Amino acid sequence: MEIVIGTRAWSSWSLRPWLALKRTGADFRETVVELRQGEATAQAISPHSPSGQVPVLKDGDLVIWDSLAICEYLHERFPEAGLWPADPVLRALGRSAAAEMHGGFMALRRECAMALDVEPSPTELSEEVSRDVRKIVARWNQLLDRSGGPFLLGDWSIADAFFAPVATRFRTYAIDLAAHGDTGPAAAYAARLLAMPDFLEWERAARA
Ligand SMILES: N[C@@H](CCC(=O)N[C@@H](CS)C(=O)NCC(=O)O)C(=O)O
Repeated sequence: MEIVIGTRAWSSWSLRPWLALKRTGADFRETVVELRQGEATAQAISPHSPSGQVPVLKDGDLVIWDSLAICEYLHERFPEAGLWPADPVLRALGRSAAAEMHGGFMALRRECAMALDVEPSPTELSEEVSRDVRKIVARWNQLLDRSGGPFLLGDWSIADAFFAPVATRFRTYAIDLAAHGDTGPAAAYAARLLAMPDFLEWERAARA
């Protein structure tokens, strides 16, 4: 298998399926495309991706060109990896949260891009970003309460892969979760995501 990813410091959409792929334990090779190089980026992506975007997963002749679709494929291809929980209720809640992240939280995504290459510093947040942060804190608390933690659905799952880039944004922009409804569990969960060995491997490579 091959995964085509964008510049590690910035490509939050690449980080998510890469974490899921690591979790499967499968052998894979990586191709990294430099983002933000204008036409050169488009030309580098085009032989790999029908959508003109990364990430892309290649498995034999099969090409999958969307982060959430890649994660779902990996779940089906490696059922023993437990990328989603066995419990259908938790699985449905986790899929809702991953889909919500995939299609939403636009203000946070627009105004607080993932940037693993910059030192954390506080930023003034717009009302729209604050609203997204409050919603994420509430979602994390809802799922952690329901599953009992330590990850959103109990064991680590695709839902956690989807929120890992959010944890980096909270750190990079020094966002105070207590000011957005957290009584502790959301901040602890964000720290847990950032201490995962697979995430640390990605971060080291992003900063190399
Ligand atoms: N919905 C897609 C979004 C992928 C996406 O936006 N990828 C960005 C990089 S993170 C991209 O390829 N941009 C092309 C470019 O910068 O030219 C997914 O979830 O995989």
